[in-house]
Amino acid sequence: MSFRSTYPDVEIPDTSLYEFLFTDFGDRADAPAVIDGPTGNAITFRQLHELVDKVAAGLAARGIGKGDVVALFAPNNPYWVAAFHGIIRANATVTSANSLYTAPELVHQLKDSGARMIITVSPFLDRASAAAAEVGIPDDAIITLDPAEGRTSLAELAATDAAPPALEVGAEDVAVLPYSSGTTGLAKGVILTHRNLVANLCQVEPVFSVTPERRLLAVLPFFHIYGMTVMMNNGLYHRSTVVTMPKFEPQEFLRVISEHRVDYVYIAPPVAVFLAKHPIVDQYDLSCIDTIFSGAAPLDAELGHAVEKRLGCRVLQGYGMTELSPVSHAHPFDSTYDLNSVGLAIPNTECKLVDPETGKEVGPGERGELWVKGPQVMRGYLNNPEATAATLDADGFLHTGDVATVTEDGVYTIVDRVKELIKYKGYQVPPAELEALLLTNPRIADAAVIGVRDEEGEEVPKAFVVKQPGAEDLTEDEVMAYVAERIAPHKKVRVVEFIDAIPKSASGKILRKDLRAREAQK
Ligand code: AYL
Repeated sequence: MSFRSTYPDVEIPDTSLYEFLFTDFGDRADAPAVIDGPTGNAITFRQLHELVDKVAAGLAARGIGKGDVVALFAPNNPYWVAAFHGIIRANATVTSANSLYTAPELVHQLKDSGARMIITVSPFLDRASAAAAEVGIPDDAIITLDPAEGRTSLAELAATDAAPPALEVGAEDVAVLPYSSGTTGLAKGVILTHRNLVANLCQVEPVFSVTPERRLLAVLPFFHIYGMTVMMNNGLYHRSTVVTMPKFEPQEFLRVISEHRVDYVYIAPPVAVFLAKHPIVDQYDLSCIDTIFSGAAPLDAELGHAVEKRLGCRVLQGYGMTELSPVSHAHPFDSTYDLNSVGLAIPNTECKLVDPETGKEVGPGERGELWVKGPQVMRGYLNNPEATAATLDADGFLHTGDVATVTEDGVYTIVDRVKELIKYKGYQVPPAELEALLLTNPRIADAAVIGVRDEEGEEVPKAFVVKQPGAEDLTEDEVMAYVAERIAPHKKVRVVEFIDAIPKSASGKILRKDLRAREAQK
């Protein structure tokens, strides 16, 4: 038994992402495509298109072409968009890296993706250069979006009379390699083709209702697939205006919304907490907000309603995964579904719910692991056939690792997670990575990490640690500091418990279930 989307199928054109987005802009050619929130500097559709072509020409002149991977390691701003589409237009592949990454974390992604070039910003040069040196990317293959002493800037790269190279990529070629740990293990390159990205834009079209006069806020990062597809490419596709912010900063967030009269605000649940509760929210005129879209982690319905009431706007929720380009489920634009739910399966999407214990498919009202099939499903993980085989089955269903229920009317609710992954403020935290890091500490004999809820109901990483003999004086703070010094801030261990032994299966796998049960008893 599988459930088809209740929407009629949409047609997905057989085209590259560039051809799909950069067509005739009509009367929107001189309208702002992207506005830099902090400065108000705008770039029109015509200017963006010209810049994208020039960047592509500049990249081609430096030998970048089909099959090459270019890393984009920068915060949101209009030039991120130009660099992204310039790389794609040069027939190459973008691997987008988390701005918070430390140099060693960046090394993992550069090495694994085989990146030949890095496009970054001057404040990130320390980390970018250190990582580049480690993987053998030459200094002159580091480009900055802004001008930086002794570096080639994007403007310089684009300062060419040359025409962009011939378009050699089509729907089946690899467009992007964002990184995700999926259901288990370390961060892996998610192979998303031009078709995957184009398909997801077509699939959400009847659901999200984005129109040219809309102003979309992109404070969530473009390096993550939510920002990349739902904000950046969706905005470009519908010729609306995307307002970028390099990071979330409470006052600036409210100022940018108010000043640029943003009407579609995309958030992850922690921002809803801020909007519902923080006193400074009342100091800004936010009457421009029409809809707030939440995704990337579970939204509490009561919290969502508190935001609706306070701001006089609508709150909707979407669900998906990097491996799904990313959307598979969402509340239709004009709907009033229960906010605990994630709405309907989007067009062209087929789902199954499967009991993780028995492997049997279940029907409406019963809990099962959500399996998803559709044109948005990734091709697989880069360099990792085992992980691909464990996630994508022979029938083309992607096993999400999330547990859901569905009603007779096709409304889905995510009720649990059976995979290892922890979500901290919507960011991925792979437990396997933290465990490996903890084990590099000579005072730690063994470790396991799971997600627990803090006082505010937010999911945070908790480490169970076995002390090495002779390290009886090891403290919780010491363990937390050890991790914090070596890893991006969102991956910090925030709770530590010392334990005599980590529960493991006969084959040596950590029994996270047992640790979760231990937590539940507290
Ligand atoms: P990744 N409710 C509960 N869990 C969620 C939700 C949700 N609405 N959205 C995502 N998750 C969890 O790759 C879930 O465990 O992509 C899922 O497997 O960083 C995991 O996050 C995937 O994490 C949309 C549609 C944003 C998708 C997304 C981005 C998904 C984040 C907005 O409308």
